[in-house]
Amino acid sequence: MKALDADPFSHETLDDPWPMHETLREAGPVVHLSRYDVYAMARYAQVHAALVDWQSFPSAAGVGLSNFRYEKPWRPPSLLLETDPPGRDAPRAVLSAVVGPRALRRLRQEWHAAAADLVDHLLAGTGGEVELDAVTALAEAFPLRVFPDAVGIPREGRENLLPYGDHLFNAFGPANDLVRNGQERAGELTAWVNAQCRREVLAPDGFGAAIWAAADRGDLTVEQAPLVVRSLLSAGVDTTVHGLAAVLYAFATHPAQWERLRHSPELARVAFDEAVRWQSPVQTFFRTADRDVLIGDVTVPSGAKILMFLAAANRDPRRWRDPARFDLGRDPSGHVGFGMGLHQCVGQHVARLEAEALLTALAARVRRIELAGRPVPHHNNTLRAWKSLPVHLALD
Ligand code: OVV
Repeated sequence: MKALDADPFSHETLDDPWPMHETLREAGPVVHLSRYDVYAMARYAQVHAALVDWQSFPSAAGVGLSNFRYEKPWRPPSLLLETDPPGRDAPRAVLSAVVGPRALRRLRQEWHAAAADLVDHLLAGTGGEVELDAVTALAEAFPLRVFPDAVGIPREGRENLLPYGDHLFNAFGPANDLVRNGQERAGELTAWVNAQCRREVLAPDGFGAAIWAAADRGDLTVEQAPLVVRSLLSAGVDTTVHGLAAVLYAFATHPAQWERLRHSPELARVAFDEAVRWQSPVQTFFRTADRDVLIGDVTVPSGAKILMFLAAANRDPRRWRDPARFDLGRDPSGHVGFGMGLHQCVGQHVARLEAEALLTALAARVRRIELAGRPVPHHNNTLRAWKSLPVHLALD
């Protein structure tokens, strides 16, 4: 087995992760990252197999670098993310129903109208041409308009959602400068998020209240309910923001694909999944080996942390033809951008509905979308994130 000195969490890598992913994929089915004494998988076949094999690669020791067997987690572990069956089954079943396709049907019209309204306001009085920052004006603005309302949290303090998520996703990585900088506000942000999970503050018709209703039915305990709400607020904001940023970046750099979406707006969901494959807004998660596991000719020792490169698997040429191309003509299903297996993203239908609404609204009004300046990545230990994406829009 190869040992590599690559640093997935350096600023250089976060700025442009793709060359390192290729190095890791080509180094073998599993490699050792000496800097952190962890193993890494970057090929689709191994990443997929490991994600599905939750018995060998459980999550309860944490899905970050820190091993909960030896280190105290910085916040009480998530009942969804950082647990295994059987304890995870009830929270997962409840949340799947609360944000599943059936529950989302009542939001579809409303979210499409909200997206149309947002886009109309951005374009109003601009005389056919407009420049804007697609991160703040679209990728952040749209989820922040619809998602906190859908959960049912109060308006006050919503500006804390993105910084909380940013720190949370940094905290899955090593204690580098990104984590240290976030620690300053972590206590205050955590206290605010926790306060939004209480039954009294949640609107009666939102996802949050539906989770509490599950506790009333006995499907969850009253101790579990606020932590399940916390998962929505933790995993549901930055992920969708950067997923939307990814698909907007994709279209701004692939004019022929935008033409295609304009012609066939029913491709909006495929486009979003293809962007999730192509950019992998969540780049990595760790697992922990529960026993000595043989992979190829390498034994990953019991207790070892293994870094799963979802982003590298999503561009593995062994699985995808011309993987670095953003292409609405391909079938992106099977990508591991939402994970795979038991822990596969429970909120993926929410993300797809947000993307469908926003892309449909844009496709109806915008003839051309192109970069109007240099896209600026936002460095995060887990997320492929964007600080700014200056775009030029030409209207119909
Ligand atoms: C998938 C994910 C990311 C971050 C936080 C959580 C889940 C959570 O359940 O808190």
